[in-house]
Amino acid sequence: LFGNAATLFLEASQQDVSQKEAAEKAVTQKLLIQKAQNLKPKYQWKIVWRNIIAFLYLHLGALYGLYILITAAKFYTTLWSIIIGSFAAIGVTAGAHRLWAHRAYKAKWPMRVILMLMQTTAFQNHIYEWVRDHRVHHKFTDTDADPHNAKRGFFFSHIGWLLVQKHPDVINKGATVDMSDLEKDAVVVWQRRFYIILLPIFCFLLPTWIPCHFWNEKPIYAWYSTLFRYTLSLNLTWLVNSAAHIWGMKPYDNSISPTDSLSVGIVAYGEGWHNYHHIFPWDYKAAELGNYRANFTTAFIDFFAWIGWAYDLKIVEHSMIKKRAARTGDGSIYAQTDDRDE
Ligand code: ST9
Ligand code: ZN
Ligand code: ZN
Repeated sequence: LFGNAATLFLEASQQDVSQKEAAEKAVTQKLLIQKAQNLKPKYQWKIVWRNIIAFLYLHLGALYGLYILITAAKFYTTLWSIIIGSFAAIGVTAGAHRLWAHRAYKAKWPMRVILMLMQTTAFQNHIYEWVRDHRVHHKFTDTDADPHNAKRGFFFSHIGWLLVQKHPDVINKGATVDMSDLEKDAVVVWQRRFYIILLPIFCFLLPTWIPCHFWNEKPIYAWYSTLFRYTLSLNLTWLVNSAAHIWGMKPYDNSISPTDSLSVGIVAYGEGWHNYHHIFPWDYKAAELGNYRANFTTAFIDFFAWIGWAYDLKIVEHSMIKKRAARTGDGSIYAQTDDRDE
Protein backbone atom coordinates (compact mmCIF):
# COMPACT_ATOMS: atom_id res chain seq x y z
CA LEU A 1 0.00 0.00 0.00
CA PHE A 2 2.78 2.32 0.97
CA GLY A 3 4.59 1.51 -2.32
CA ASN A 4 1.45 2.24 -4.36
CA ALA A 5 0.93 5.57 -2.62
CA ALA A 6 4.55 6.54 -3.32
CA THR A 7 4.14 5.71 -7.04
CA LEU A 8 0.93 7.72 -7.23
CA PHE A 9 2.64 10.68 -5.53
CA LEU A 10 5.60 10.43 -7.95
CA GLU A 11 3.29 10.29 -10.96
CA ALA A 12 1.30 13.25 -9.70
CA SER A 13 4.40 15.35 -9.14
CA GLN A 14 5.76 14.36 -12.59
CA GLN A 15 2.48 15.49 -14.10
CA ASP A 16 2.85 18.72 -12.18
CA VAL A 17 6.34 19.19 -13.57
CA SER A 18 5.27 18.51 -17.18
CA GLN A 19 2.28 20.85 -16.82
CA LYS A 20 4.57 23.50 -15.39
CA GLU A 21 7.05 22.94 -18.24
CA ALA A 22 4.27 23.23 -20.81
CA ALA A 23 3.02 26.43 -19.21
CA GLU A 24 6.55 27.87 -19.11
CA LYS A 25 7.08 26.88 -22.72
CA ALA A 26 3.85 28.64 -23.70
CA VAL A 27 4.93 31.81 -21.88
CA THR A 28 8.37 31.75 -23.54
CA GLN A 29 6.75 31.26 -26.94
CA LYS A 30 4.40 34.17 -26.31
CA LEU A 31 7.33 36.36 -25.28
CA LEU A 32 9.29 35.38 -28.39
CA ILE A 33 6.34 36.24 -30.63
CA GLN A 34 5.89 39.56 -28.85
CA LYS A 35 9.61 40.28 -29.24
CA ALA A 36 9.45 39.50 -32.96
CA GLN A 37 6.39 41.71 -33.32
CA ASN A 38 8.16 44.51 -31.49
CA LEU A 39 11.13 44.19 -33.79
CA LYS A 40 8.90 44.51 -36.84
CA PRO A 41 6.14 46.86 -35.69
CA LYS A 42 2.86 46.60 -37.52
CA TYR A 43 2.82 49.22 -40.27
CA GLN A 44 0.46 52.08 -39.57
CA TRP A 45 -0.36 54.99 -41.84
CA LYS A 46 0.97 58.31 -40.63
CA ILE A 47 -0.91 61.02 -42.48
CA VAL A 48 1.09 64.09 -43.51
CA TRP A 49 -1.47 66.91 -43.17
CA ARG A 50 0.84 69.51 -44.73
CA ASN A 51 0.76 67.58 -48.00
CA ILE A 52 -3.00 66.95 -47.87
CA ILE A 53 -3.65 70.68 -47.47
CA ALA A 54 -1.14 71.59 -50.21
CA PHE A 55 -2.60 69.08 -52.69
CA LEU A 56 -6.15 70.18 -51.87
CA TYR A 57 -5.21 73.80 -52.58
CA LEU A 58 -3.43 72.76 -55.80
CA HIS A 59 -6.38 70.75 -57.10
CA LEU A 60 -9.01 73.35 -56.25
CA GLY A 61 -6.78 76.08 -57.70
CA ALA A 62 -6.23 73.98 -60.82
CA LEU A 63 -9.99 73.59 -61.37
CA TYR A 64 -10.42 77.36 -61.13
CA GLY A 65 -7.37 77.78 -63.41
CA LEU A 66 -8.98 75.56 -66.04
CA TYR A 67 -12.15 77.67 -65.84
CA ILE A 68 -10.07 80.85 -66.21
CA LEU A 69 -8.13 79.46 -69.16
CA ILE A 70 -11.35 78.56 -70.95
CA THR A 71 -13.35 81.67 -70.17
CA ALA A 72 -11.14 84.65 -69.37
CA ALA A 73 -7.40 84.25 -69.92
CA LYS A 74 -5.61 85.42 -73.06
CA PHE A 75 -4.90 82.89 -75.80
CA TYR A 76 -1.15 83.32 -75.25
CA THR A 77 -1.56 82.29 -71.62
CA THR A 78 -3.08 78.97 -72.70
CA LEU A 79 -0.33 78.48 -75.27
CA TRP A 80 2.25 79.34 -72.61
CA SER A 81 0.77 76.75 -70.23
CA ILE A 82 1.18 74.06 -72.88
CA ILE A 83 4.75 75.14 -73.68
CA ILE A 84 5.95 75.40 -70.09
CA GLY A 85 4.10 72.18 -69.15
CA SER A 86 5.87 70.30 -71.95
CA PHE A 87 9.21 71.90 -71.06
CA ALA A 88 8.83 70.63 -67.48
CA ALA A 89 7.58 67.20 -68.55
CA ILE A 90 10.59 66.56 -70.78
CA GLY A 91 12.84 67.52 -67.86
CA VAL A 92 11.29 64.59 -66.00
CA THR A 93 11.11 62.06 -68.85
CA ALA A 94 14.38 62.73 -70.73
CA GLY A 95 16.20 64.05 -67.65
CA ALA A 96 15.29 62.58 -64.26
CA HIS A 97 13.96 59.35 -65.75
CA ARG A 98 15.89 58.18 -68.81
CA LEU A 99 19.19 60.00 -68.22
CA TRP A 100 19.66 60.13 -64.44
CA ALA A 101 17.59 57.22 -63.07
CA HIS A 102 18.42 54.68 -65.78
CA ARG A 103 21.59 55.98 -67.45
CA ALA A 104 19.97 55.01 -70.77
CA TYR A 105 22.21 57.55 -72.56
CA LYS A 106 24.93 60.03 -71.73
CA ALA A 107 24.62 63.80 -71.99
CA LYS A 108 27.21 66.57 -72.20
CA TRP A 109 27.06 69.16 -69.44
CA PRO A 110 25.10 71.87 -71.36
CA MET A 111 22.33 69.34 -71.99
CA ARG A 112 22.40 68.25 -68.36
CA VAL A 113 22.07 71.88 -67.22
CA ILE A 114 19.08 72.43 -69.53
CA LEU A 115 17.44 69.19 -68.37
CA MET A 116 18.05 70.10 -64.73
CA LEU A 117 16.30 73.48 -65.16
CA MET A 118 13.43 71.79 -67.01
CA GLN A 119 13.13 69.18 -64.23
CA THR A 120 13.14 71.96 -61.61
CA THR A 121 10.17 73.56 -63.42
CA ALA A 122 8.25 70.28 -62.96
CA PHE A 123 8.61 70.32 -59.12
CA GLN A 124 8.62 66.58 -58.59
CA ASN A 125 11.35 66.81 -55.94
CA HIS A 126 15.02 67.38 -56.83
CA ILE A 127 16.71 64.94 -59.19
CA TYR A 128 18.52 63.03 -56.44
CA GLU A 129 15.32 62.31 -54.48
CA TRP A 130 13.31 61.59 -57.63
CA VAL A 131 15.91 59.10 -58.85
CA ARG A 132 16.28 57.42 -55.45
CA ASP A 133 12.52 56.78 -55.23
CA HIS A 134 12.42 55.63 -58.84
CA ARG A 135 15.34 53.21 -58.56
CA VAL A 136 13.73 51.78 -55.42
CA HIS A 137 10.45 51.44 -57.36
CA HIS A 138 12.22 49.41 -60.07
CA LYS A 139 14.21 47.25 -57.66
CA PHE A 140 11.29 46.39 -55.36
CA THR A 141 8.27 46.73 -57.69
CA ASP A 142 4.93 45.67 -56.18
CA THR A 143 6.28 45.19 -52.64
CA ASP A 144 6.11 47.32 -49.46
CA ALA A 145 9.56 48.68 -50.33
CA ASP A 146 8.16 50.21 -53.54
CA PRO A 147 7.37 53.86 -52.65
CA HIS A 148 4.18 53.79 -54.78
CA ASN A 149 3.38 50.08 -54.51
CA ALA A 150 0.56 49.51 -57.02
CA LYS A 151 -0.62 46.51 -54.97
CA ARG A 152 -2.06 49.08 -52.55
CA GLY A 153 -4.53 50.30 -55.16
CA PHE A 154 -5.05 53.15 -57.63
CA PHE A 155 -5.32 55.96 -55.08
CA PHE A 156 -2.18 55.02 -53.17
CA SER A 157 0.00 54.57 -56.26
CA HIS A 158 -1.37 57.76 -57.84
CA ILE A 159 -1.24 60.37 -55.07
CA GLY A 160 -1.77 58.61 -51.72
CA TRP A 161 1.91 57.72 -51.34
CA LEU A 162 2.70 61.46 -51.15
CA LEU A 163 0.14 61.99 -48.37
CA VAL A 164 1.54 59.54 -45.80
CA GLN A 165 4.95 58.75 -44.40
CA LYS A 166 6.87 56.07 -46.24
CA HIS A 167 6.69 52.40 -45.29
CA PRO A 168 9.83 51.53 -43.27
CA ASP A 169 10.78 49.00 -45.98
CA VAL A 170 11.15 51.85 -48.50
CA ILE A 171 13.79 53.45 -46.32
CA ASN A 172 15.51 50.26 -45.12
CA LYS A 173 15.64 48.47 -48.45
CA GLY A 174 16.07 51.75 -50.32
CA ALA A 175 19.38 52.16 -48.51
CA THR A 176 20.74 49.30 -50.63
CA VAL A 177 20.32 51.26 -53.86
CA ASP A 178 23.54 52.69 -55.30
CA MET A 179 23.34 56.46 -55.79
CA SER A 180 27.09 57.14 -56.08
CA ASP A 181 26.86 58.13 -59.76
CA LEU A 182 24.56 61.05 -58.90
CA GLU A 183 26.73 62.11 -56.00
CA LYS A 184 29.49 62.62 -58.59
CA ASP A 185 27.32 64.58 -61.05
CA ALA A 186 27.99 68.28 -60.37
CA VAL A 187 24.72 69.37 -62.00
CA VAL A 188 22.66 67.09 -59.73
CA VAL A 189 24.63 68.08 -56.63
CA TRP A 190 24.24 71.78 -57.46
CA GLN A 191 20.49 71.49 -58.02
CA ARG A 192 20.04 69.66 -54.71
CA ARG A 193 22.03 72.33 -52.87
CA PHE A 194 20.06 75.29 -54.28
CA TYR A 195 16.71 73.54 -54.77
CA ILE A 196 14.96 75.63 -52.15
CA ILE A 197 15.75 78.78 -54.19
CA LEU A 198 15.54 77.33 -57.72
CA LEU A 199 12.21 75.55 -57.17
CA PRO A 200 9.92 78.54 -56.50
CA ILE A 201 11.61 80.57 -59.24
CA PHE A 202 11.29 77.95 -61.99
CA CYS A 203 8.02 76.24 -61.05
CA PHE A 204 5.94 79.24 -59.91
CA LEU A 205 7.48 82.72 -60.20
CA LEU A 206 8.87 82.81 -63.76
CA PRO A 207 5.93 80.93 -65.34
CA THR A 208 3.52 83.40 -63.67
CA TRP A 209 5.56 86.56 -64.29
CA ILE A 210 6.15 85.97 -68.03
CA PRO A 211 2.44 86.19 -69.09
CA CYS A 212 1.99 89.33 -66.94
CA HIS A 213 5.09 91.03 -68.33
CA PHE A 214 4.97 90.05 -72.01
CA TRP A 215 1.26 90.08 -72.86
CA ASN A 216 -0.29 91.89 -69.91
CA GLU A 217 -2.14 88.94 -68.48
CA LYS A 218 -3.89 89.65 -65.17
CA PRO A 219 -1.59 88.36 -62.37
CA ILE A 220 -4.42 86.40 -60.76
CA TYR A 221 -5.21 84.65 -64.06
CA ALA A 222 -1.53 83.91 -64.61
CA TRP A 223 -1.29 82.45 -61.09
CA TYR A 224 -4.26 80.11 -61.48
CA SER A 225 -3.06 78.98 -64.89
CA THR A 226 0.27 78.11 -63.25
CA LEU A 227 -1.59 76.02 -60.66
CA PHE A 228 -3.49 74.30 -63.47
CA ARG A 229 -0.35 73.55 -65.48
CA TYR A 230 1.53 72.17 -62.47
CA THR A 231 -1.34 70.07 -61.08
CA LEU A 232 -2.23 68.62 -64.47
CA SER A 233 1.37 67.63 -65.16
CA LEU A 234 1.60 65.96 -61.73
CA ASN A 235 -1.54 63.91 -62.43
CA LEU A 236 -0.34 62.90 -65.88
CA THR A 237 2.96 61.76 -64.39
CA TRP A 238 1.24 59.86 -61.60
CA LEU A 239 -0.80 57.95 -64.21
CA VAL A 240 2.40 56.07 -65.04
CA ASN A 241 2.50 54.80 -61.45
CA SER A 242 -1.24 54.12 -61.17
CA ALA A 243 -3.00 53.46 -64.51
CA ALA A 244 0.08 51.97 -66.22
CA HIS A 245 0.43 49.58 -63.29
CA ILE A 246 -3.22 48.45 -63.48
CA TRP A 247 -4.78 48.57 -66.95
CA GLY A 248 -3.23 47.49 -70.24
CA MET A 249 -1.33 44.73 -71.93
CA LYS A 250 1.74 42.89 -70.72
CA PRO A 251 3.51 41.77 -73.89
CA TYR A 252 6.92 41.30 -72.25
CA ASP A 253 6.19 39.97 -68.76
CA ASN A 254 2.80 38.87 -67.56
CA SER A 255 3.89 38.34 -63.95
CA ILE A 256 4.45 42.01 -63.02
CA SER A 257 1.93 44.84 -62.61
CA PRO A 258 3.35 47.38 -65.16
CA THR A 259 1.43 47.52 -68.45
CA ASP A 260 1.82 48.96 -71.93
CA SER A 261 -0.77 51.71 -72.28
CA LEU A 262 -1.13 53.85 -75.40
CA SER A 263 -3.24 56.47 -73.63
CA VAL A 264 -0.68 56.94 -70.84
CA GLY A 265 2.04 56.99 -73.52
CA ILE A 266 0.34 59.91 -75.23
CA VAL A 267 -0.23 62.05 -72.12
CA ALA A 268 3.09 61.17 -70.46
CA TYR A 269 5.33 62.09 -73.41
CA GLY A 270 6.23 58.49 -74.20
CA GLU A 271 6.38 56.87 -70.77
CA GLY A 272 3.37 54.60 -71.22
CA TRP A 273 5.23 51.52 -72.52
CA HIS A 274 5.68 50.56 -68.94
CA ASN A 275 5.67 46.76 -69.19
CA TYR A 276 8.55 47.04 -71.67
CA HIS A 277 10.28 49.66 -69.55
CA HIS A 278 10.27 47.53 -66.39
CA ILE A 279 11.87 44.63 -68.28
CA PHE A 280 14.38 46.70 -70.29
CA PRO A 281 14.85 49.88 -68.22
CA TRP A 282 18.14 50.79 -69.89
CA ASP A 283 16.53 51.36 -73.33
CA TYR A 284 16.67 55.14 -73.97
CA LYS A 285 13.34 54.93 -75.87
CA ALA A 286 11.55 53.41 -72.86
CA ALA A 287 9.65 51.52 -75.57
CA GLU A 288 10.41 48.74 -78.01
CA LEU A 289 9.78 50.63 -81.21
CA GLY A 290 11.85 53.58 -82.33
CA ASN A 291 9.05 55.55 -83.95
CA TYR A 292 7.83 58.73 -82.32
CA ARG A 293 4.23 57.58 -81.97
CA ALA A 294 3.28 58.56 -78.44
CA ASN A 295 6.94 59.07 -77.58
CA PHE A 296 7.92 62.72 -77.88
CA THR A 297 10.76 62.18 -75.40
CA THR A 298 12.55 59.85 -77.81
CA ALA A 299 12.37 62.51 -80.53
CA PHE A 300 13.82 65.05 -78.09
CA ILE A 301 16.78 62.79 -77.18
CA ASP A 302 17.34 61.93 -80.86
CA PHE A 303 17.52 65.63 -81.68
CA PHE A 304 20.20 66.18 -79.05
CA ALA A 305 22.05 63.10 -80.27
CA TRP A 306 21.98 64.64 -83.75
CA ILE A 307 23.71 67.81 -82.51
CA GLY A 308 26.11 65.68 -80.48
CA TRP A 309 25.04 66.62 -76.95
CA ALA A 310 23.50 63.20 -76.22
CA TYR A 311 25.54 60.06 -76.95
CA ASP A 312 25.89 56.36 -76.11
CA LEU A 313 22.15 55.85 -76.58
CA LYS A 314 21.33 52.32 -75.35
CA ILE A 315 18.85 50.05 -77.08
CA VAL A 316 17.92 46.37 -76.80
CA GLU A 317 18.51 43.71 -79.49
CA HIS A 318 15.26 42.75 -81.20
CA SER A 319 16.01 39.01 -80.80
CA MET A 320 16.41 39.45 -77.05
CA ILE A 321 13.07 41.28 -76.78
CA LYS A 322 11.33 38.63 -78.84
CA LYS A 323 12.77 35.77 -76.79
CA ARG A 324 11.77 37.39 -73.53
CA ALA A 325 8.26 38.19 -74.77
CA ALA A 326 7.79 34.64 -75.99
CA ARG A 327 8.94 33.24 -72.65
CA THR A 328 7.08 35.50 -70.21
CA GLY A 329 4.75 37.82 -72.17
CA ASP A 330 0.97 37.65 -72.40
CA GLY A 331 1.09 36.89 -76.12
CA SER A 332 -0.48 40.21 -77.11
CA ILE A 333 2.41 41.19 -79.42
CA TYR A 334 4.62 38.14 -79.74
CA ALA A 335 2.94 34.75 -79.68
CA GLN A 336 4.04 32.65 -76.77
CA THR A 337 6.30 29.88 -77.99
CA ASP A 338 8.94 27.58 -76.66
CA ASP A 339 11.10 28.19 -79.69
CA ARG A 340 14.02 30.03 -78.16
CA ASP A 341 16.25 29.85 -81.26
CA GLU A 342 14.47 32.63 -83.11
C1 ST9 B 1 6.05 63.82 -57.24
C2 ST9 B 1 6.95 62.71 -57.64
O1 ST9 B 1 5.00 64.01 -57.74
C3 ST9 B 1 6.38 61.95 -58.82
C4 ST9 B 1 7.24 60.81 -59.21
C5 ST9 B 1 6.57 60.02 -60.28
C6 ST9 B 1 7.44 58.97 -60.83
C7 ST9 B 1 6.84 58.41 -62.10
C8 ST9 B 1 7.80 57.52 -62.78
C9 ST9 B 1 7.35 57.10 -64.10
C10 ST9 B 1 8.31 57.37 -65.21
C11 ST9 B 1 8.42 58.81 -65.61
C12 ST9 B 1 7.17 59.37 -66.16
C13 ST9 B 1 7.21 60.84 -66.31
C14 ST9 B 1 5.95 61.33 -67.04
C15 ST9 B 1 5.90 62.81 -67.10
C16 ST9 B 1 4.68 63.30 -67.80
C17 ST9 B 1 4.36 64.70 -67.43
C18 ST9 B 1 3.17 65.31 -68.16
N1 ST9 B 1 15.43 55.19 -50.65
O2 ST9 B 1 10.76 61.15 -48.18
P1 ST9 B 1 11.04 61.28 -46.73
C19 ST9 B 1 15.13 58.05 -46.41
S1 ST9 B 1 6.64 64.88 -56.00
C20 ST9 B 1 16.30 55.32 -49.64
O3 ST9 B 1 10.95 62.66 -46.13
P2 ST9 B 1 8.84 60.46 -45.04
C21 ST9 B 1 16.14 59.15 -46.61
O4 ST9 B 1 17.19 59.02 -45.67
C22 ST9 B 1 5.42 66.11 -55.87
N2 ST9 B 1 16.08 56.11 -48.59
O5 ST9 B 1 10.15 60.23 -45.91
C23 ST9 B 1 15.31 60.38 -46.34
O6 ST9 B 1 16.06 61.48 -45.90
P3 ST9 B 1 16.83 62.40 -47.00
C24 ST9 B 1 5.90 67.28 -55.10
C25 ST9 B 1 14.97 56.81 -48.56
O7 ST9 B 1 9.16 61.26 -43.84
C26 ST9 B 1 14.41 59.91 -45.20
O8 ST9 B 1 14.16 58.53 -45.49
N3 ST9 B 1 6.58 66.92 -53.88
C27 ST9 B 1 14.01 56.73 -49.59
O9 ST9 B 1 8.23 59.14 -44.86
C28 ST9 B 1 13.10 60.68 -45.14
O10 ST9 B 1 12.50 60.70 -46.45
C29 ST9 B 1 5.92 66.60 -52.76
O11 ST9 B 1 4.73 66.60 -52.72
C30 ST9 B 1 14.29 55.87 -50.67
N4 ST9 B 1 13.45 55.73 -51.69
O12 ST9 B 1 7.93 61.41 -45.94
C31 ST9 B 1 6.77 66.22 -51.55
N5 ST9 B 1 12.99 57.54 -49.31
O13 ST9 B 1 15.84 62.73 -48.10
C32 ST9 B 1 6.46 64.85 -51.30
C33 ST9 B 1 13.28 58.11 -48.14
O14 ST9 B 1 17.24 63.60 -46.22
N6 ST9 B 1 7.26 64.21 -50.31
N7 ST9 B 1 14.46 57.68 -47.66
O15 ST9 B 1 17.98 61.61 -47.51
C34 ST9 B 1 7.07 64.25 -48.97
O16 ST9 B 1 6.43 65.13 -48.43
C35 ST9 B 1 7.64 63.09 -48.21
O17 ST9 B 1 8.60 62.45 -48.99
C36 ST9 B 1 6.54 62.07 -47.79
C37 ST9 B 1 7.23 60.91 -47.05
C38 ST9 B 1 5.54 62.69 -46.85
C39 ST9 B 1 5.83 61.49 -49.01
ZN1 ZN C 1 6.62 51.46 -62.73
ZN1 ZN D 1 11.95 53.81 -64.89
